[in-house]
Amino acid sequence: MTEHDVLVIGAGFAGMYQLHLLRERGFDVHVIEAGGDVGGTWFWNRYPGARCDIESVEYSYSFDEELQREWTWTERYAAQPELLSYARHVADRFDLRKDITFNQRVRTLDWNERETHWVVTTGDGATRTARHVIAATGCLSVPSRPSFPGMDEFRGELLWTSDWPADANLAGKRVAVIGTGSSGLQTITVVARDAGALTVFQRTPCYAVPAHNGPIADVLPAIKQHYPDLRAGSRMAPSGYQCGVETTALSEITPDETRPALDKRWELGGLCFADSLADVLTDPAANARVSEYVRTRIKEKVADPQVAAKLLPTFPIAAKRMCVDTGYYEVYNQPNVTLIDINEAPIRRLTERGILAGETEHEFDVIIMATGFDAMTGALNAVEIRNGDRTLSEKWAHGPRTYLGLMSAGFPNLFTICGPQSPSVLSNMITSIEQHVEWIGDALDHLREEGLTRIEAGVESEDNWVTTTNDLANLTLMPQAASWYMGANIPGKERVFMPFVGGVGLYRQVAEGVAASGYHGFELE
Ligand code: NA7
Repeated sequence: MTEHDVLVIGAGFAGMYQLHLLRERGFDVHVIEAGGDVGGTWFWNRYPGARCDIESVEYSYSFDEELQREWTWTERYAAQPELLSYARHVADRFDLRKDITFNQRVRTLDWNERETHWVVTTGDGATRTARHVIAATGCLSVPSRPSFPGMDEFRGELLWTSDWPADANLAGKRVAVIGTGSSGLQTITVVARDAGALTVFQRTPCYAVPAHNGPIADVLPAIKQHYPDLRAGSRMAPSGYQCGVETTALSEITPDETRPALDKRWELGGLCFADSLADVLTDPAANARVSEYVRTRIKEKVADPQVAAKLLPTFPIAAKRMCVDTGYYEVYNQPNVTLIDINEAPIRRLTERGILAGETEHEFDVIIMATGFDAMTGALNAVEIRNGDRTLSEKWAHGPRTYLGLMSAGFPNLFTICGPQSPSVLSNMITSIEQHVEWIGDALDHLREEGLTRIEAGVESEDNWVTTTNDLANLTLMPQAASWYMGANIPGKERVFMPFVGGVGLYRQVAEGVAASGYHGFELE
């Protein structure tokens, strides 16, 4: 049986850096990855228009000064092929692949208390042991695959944005897209150009802010010159990235000042639109003003008022993940695009020829599912994680329970990178990933230096952290929307707000304080 100090699950941006960091520090590390190469999210999500909506100069590793100077991003928001090339470049540069097993899924983790190690089995039946396991399994990596009646009957092509085939060809075809989150919006915007006819099935309209994407060759040299300062600021920023606009509380400006303040942010574009409004998620009146502003902007873009009306979201803005668009709303002005609100005409079933919605059968050559993910807990629950007669998924049946989003009591020596109850999904994932990877690396160093072999979250500290994350979330409007943050997109999933809303900078300070105090709240043996 192969034995490791550390086994990492997943070779996305989290697993890649964790491998590199621990290997540099002399640990024997191995990574198991389900995909055929590195890249995680950007390996799988290859649908047309797939693009990151955090700016590329921020959505990239900061741990190596030479790496960040040598890599040249071409656009403000990198598209999937460029992000995947970057991941591959990093893998080559640090020779990562030699310690990664590809095309293999971890099926079970069994804790052996006597030996103080995890027994890890993979899909091929092989078994390894590792003193520590680090789940770098991603927050949006297990697709949600709703099962509509008649799915097997459809004679055309059924495609999933999260598992896009390389040979898909939509030119001139009759295409349906189900889902209008970030993946749906990006797909719709690009597919509308080629499809003969595109029909969008929308359950909940989103709030999308313009990306104002474009080449960045002219500004990149200046950014690179002060890269370390930029990164230092981002590490302490609430969202793990910085905005080119000051943070303003709407409650502190007059109604006359509101429109210019929002116009300025709209022109800037991207997620900073709301992230730079300090009270948008805590003050219902401020939120209502911003929500109404965006609805007005949407109406301005869509020619047919009846279509525009369907596109107007009613939940508090930013309570669900906002979208960043490049010409999304304008798509509905094209003669080949139709919008169907499935609240008015529910999808009853798929048929041989297409989709029966309400009383009408719509015929399609291709149906694209952009229906999202079993977020935050999906990938962890997909592995049978067992300590004696307890499994993690049973423990988390009524919502995840962690200390700092890093460990769960009863499951020693098992870390999660960007787990539930960490700020991860509310932030620039790369900033959060780097912080977790480094924190875990320091914790393992500490254990080694002290001659210790076991670390586990204390029950009381976990209870307190769960309470803290819930209390903080309840100070905001976020739990008011039926979002994937709440598990609301998965039928039967417990509705619990999963991310830590306190921000990356605050979280970092707490986590660093815990480490500095000798890992307060963790039990070390
Ligand atoms: P999202 O944001 O969860 O979007 C999924 C979309 O699919 C959303 O509009 C859903 O409507 C819709 N959906 C899900 N299930 C159904 C069913 N059964 N019927 C009809 N419509 C459905 O996932 P994305 O992949 O777009 O984005 C995920 C994250 O990636 C994004 O937030 C960014 O962080 C990057 P709903 O809103 O649930 O009513």
